[in-house]
Amino acid sequence: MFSAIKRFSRNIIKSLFKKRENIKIGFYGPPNAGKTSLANRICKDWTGEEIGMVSKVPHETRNVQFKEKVEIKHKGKTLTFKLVDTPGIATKIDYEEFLNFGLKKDEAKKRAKEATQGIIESIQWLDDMDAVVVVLDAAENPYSQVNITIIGNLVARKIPVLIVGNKIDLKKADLSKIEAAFPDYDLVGISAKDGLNIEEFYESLFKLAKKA
Ligand SMILES: Nc1nc2c(ncn2[C@@H]2O[C@H](COP(=O)(O)OP(=O)(O)OP(=O)(O)O)[C@@H](O)[C@H]2O)c(=O)[nH]1
Ligand SMILES: [Mg+2]
Repeated sequence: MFSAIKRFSRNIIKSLFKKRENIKIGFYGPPNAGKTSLANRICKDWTGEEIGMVSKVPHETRNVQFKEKVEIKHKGKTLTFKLVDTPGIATKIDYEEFLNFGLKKDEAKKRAKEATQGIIESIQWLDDMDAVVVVLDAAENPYSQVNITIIGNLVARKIPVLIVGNKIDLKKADLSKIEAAFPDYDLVGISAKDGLNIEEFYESLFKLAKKA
C-alpha cells in the first residue's frame, strides 16, 4: 500500500517536471549475465571510467554500484542517466558452487553471505528506478524462476523494461528462446564483451527512457 502511494506521488512529481535530468536506469538480472560488463561498456563510452569489477565467478557484484550524470548522445539527442548496476538475483545461493572456482571454504561462505545481502539490496533499489534493463545470458535457458520473478516484479510496479540478450558472440546464444519466453517486451541482442550491436542497444535505451 505504502509503495503504491509512493509510486503514485512520484509519477505526479515526474509529470510536473517533464525535463528529465538524471534518468535512473537499473541493470538487473541473474548472476553472470553481464550486467557489469554492459554498464562498464556504457560508462567507458561516455565517461572514460568503469563502474565495477567483472568476473567469471558468479555474484561478483554484491553491492549496488552506480555512476551519476552519464551523458549519452544518440542521433542528435542527449540524455543524462544515472546507471545503477545491481547484484545478480538468484533464488538459491550455495557456497559450494564457489569452491569449483577455486575459492577457499571460508571465502566461499563469506561470498555466499554477501551475495544474499546483495540480492536484498537489489530488490530494495527497484522502487527507485525509472526504468530497468534486464540483462539475460542468451546462451542460457531464459525460462527460469529468477527471470520470471524479476520481470513480473517490474511489471507489477509499472517500471518500463528492456530485455538485453547478452553474449550473442557465443555459438550457443539463441535470442529466439528469449523472445519466446518474454514475447511482450522489447528485446535487443548484444555482446557486452565485444561490443556487437551496441548502437541498436543505444537506440533501445533511448526508447526505454522515453517510457520512463
Ligand atoms: N562471451 C561473452 N562473455 C561475456 C559477455 N559479457 C560478459 N561476459 C562474461 O560473463 C562473466 C560475467 O560477467 P559480469 O559482467 O561480471 O556479469 P554480472 O551480470 O555483472 O554478474 P554478477 O555481478 O555476478 O551478478 C564474465 O566472465 C564476463 O567476461 C559477452 O558479451 N560475451
Ligand atoms: Mg556484476
